[in-house]
Amino acid sequence: MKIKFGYRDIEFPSRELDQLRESQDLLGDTAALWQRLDTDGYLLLRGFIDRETVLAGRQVIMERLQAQQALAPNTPILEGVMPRGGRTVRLRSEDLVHHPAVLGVLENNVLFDLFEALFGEAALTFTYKWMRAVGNDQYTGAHYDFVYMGRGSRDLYTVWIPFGDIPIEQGTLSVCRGSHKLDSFARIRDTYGRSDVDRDGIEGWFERDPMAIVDKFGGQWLGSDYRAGDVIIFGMHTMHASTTNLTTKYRLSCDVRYQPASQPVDERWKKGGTGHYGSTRRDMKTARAEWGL
Ligand SMILES: O=C(O)CCC(=O)C(=O)O
Repeated sequence: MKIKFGYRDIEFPSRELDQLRESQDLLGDTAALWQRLDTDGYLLLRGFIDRETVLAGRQVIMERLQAQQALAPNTPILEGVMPRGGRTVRLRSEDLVHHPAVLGVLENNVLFDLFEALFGEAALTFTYKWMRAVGNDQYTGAHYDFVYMGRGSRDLYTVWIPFGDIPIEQGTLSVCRGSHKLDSFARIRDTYGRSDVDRDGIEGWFERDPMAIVDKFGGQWLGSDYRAGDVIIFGMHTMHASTTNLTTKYRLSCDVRYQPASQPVDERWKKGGTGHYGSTRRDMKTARAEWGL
């Protein structure tokens, strides 16, 4: 099928964007999960969170969108239809991500159990959660998460959670396999991958055109349709992006972070944390030229 990745029209699945590998068959085998994370840079776990729990969370988020008058009138609320020309809506509110029905997804026991098994100790999750209602023609450019949250634990992981069944043409999470360990990405990891958007005043996205990364540095972009209950987990140095939302419906998802409880926590994302506070002083084009990238 034809989809859009960044601003390029591409075919999915194809050489440009192939299918993500599923890893739910490895659950219960911690060594195998670590090995898969090391090899692929991510774990795609289908049906990991109870589907009805995720759909109950979706209902609460859609009700909030309706209260913000962000939904097209006279349309079924759970469909999340955007008004004409619908754009991404800010869903910043702390109380929404901490609503019991939403938190029941984002801090579900299965996530704590998985990370505690992986870390071999108690896990904690940031208080801050990145809830997104992504509008038509919008997407997320390619980046490493380290640049946004790299001040604490070195064992920090992102969990991307779709709130509903989201086909790839509605904007889903894609990863660049190899970006976390290929030699051809070493300079990116050692420069951009050690920077901090607030301290260094750089833009967060390494590249607005994800396909340009593989053309220049190698790796393989991988994507998927997702269903409510699926999650994808990846580390701070796995390059990722989203496909572009080509539909008339919001793409609802939330990304959350987990780390070992005994390790330091990036203070921006703790309870009462500052969040981002810096302003962009160097665009990515300038920064990349300085890094020789
Ligand atoms: O959902 C998106 O568009 C981007 C998510 C992301 O960058 C992340 O989970 O780290």
